[in-house]
Order: sequence, then structure tokens, then C-alpha cells
Amino acid sequence: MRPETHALIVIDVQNDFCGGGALAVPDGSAVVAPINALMDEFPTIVLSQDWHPEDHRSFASQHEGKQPLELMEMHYGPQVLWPDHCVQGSRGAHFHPELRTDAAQMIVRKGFRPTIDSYSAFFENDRTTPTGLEGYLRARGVDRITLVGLALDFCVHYSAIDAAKLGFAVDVITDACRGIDLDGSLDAAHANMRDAGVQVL
Ligand code: VGL
Ligand code: ZN
Repeated sequence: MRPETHALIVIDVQNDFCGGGALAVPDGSAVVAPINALMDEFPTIVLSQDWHPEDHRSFASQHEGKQPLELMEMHYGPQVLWPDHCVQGSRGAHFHPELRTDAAQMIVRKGFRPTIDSYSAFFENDRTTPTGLEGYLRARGVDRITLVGLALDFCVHYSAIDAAKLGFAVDVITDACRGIDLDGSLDAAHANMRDAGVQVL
């Protein structure tokens, strides 16, 4: 068993990122079994949940003439436009039915502000608006985190970089992650994580 100060953070294992979902990550459901097994090793477990209003500005459907996966300039910088996904309360936003959600003490929701996306579980995409996760972890004395989940090149990647910047020791267990791989985003994620001092296992 790991110490309570070492948290397992499970990123966005939700129906829309798994097989048949609106933004299905290739082989996404394959993360569920290894994550469930890891939960036995960690006394401190946090889940993140992508949680968008139905008119969220990261959705291509909200922009005339735009298609999913096109880039668009937002007030905080460039943003990939996504298919509608993880709409608050929808089946797609629910956790994968086999994920052991009962083992978690904390669920952090992100991406709920209509005009700003949030890949990282720590900060929204302006990189300054906090989700509150840092405060929760610090209040519990956590200094080390292990990240797993979906998608490796977006939400896991951004969470890992932010956590390292905040001074947490960070590792990512890639066997318990899957990526989207949009225009080399997986290679870029690996390089950025290594540069930030994240241990990629
Ligand atoms: C994610 C794209 C949009 C993720 C969330 O969980 O990686 N990716 N929203
Ligand atoms: Zn999203």
C-alpha cells in the first residue's frame, strides 16, 4: 500500500471517451481494468470528470462553419474544437460503468464554464483559473501523484505538466492511459512531460 500522501488521480474515464462514445479515444475502455487494479494500492484516490454545459464553446457545433478537430483562436489562445461530449448529466458524461468509482474520496469536475475549456485537472485552459484540486491535495498532505486515464495526450498530459509546475512529484503509468494522437500530439505530450520532470512509466 502506498502512503496516504501519494494520490492516484484518474482522469476522465467517462463513456464519451470510451468505445461508442462521442469522442472515443482508440481502445479507451482498456484503461478500466488496470486502473481498477491500481486502486487497491492507493489509499488516496481522486477522479476527474469532464463536465460541459450543452453550449460549451469548445464544441465545433457552437461555431458556424467549423468542424470537429479544427483549431480556433479563443481569448486564452488556440483551442481544438471537439464533437459535443461529456454534457453535464448525460450518459456520455458518466463514468465508465465498470470503473470502481466507490473507491474515490474526491471527484473534481472541470470544463463547466461555457467560454473556457479545461484539459488539466488543476487549471483551465487559460492556465490560471484553478479547479481547486491543488488545494484539496495540499490540505490532505499529498506531495506525490500518479496519473492514469484519458486522454494521454490531452487531459493526462496537461494535468501532469501543471502538477509538476506546482511542485508535486508526478508519474504517469502509460499502460493505464490511451491517447487520441491528433497531429503528433502523443509524441509532443511525451516530450513535454519528460522536459517537465514527469516520470513516464
Ligand atoms: C479531453 C478533449 C476534450 C480529455 C477532454 O479528457 O483528454 N479531451 N475534452
Ligand atoms: Zn472536454
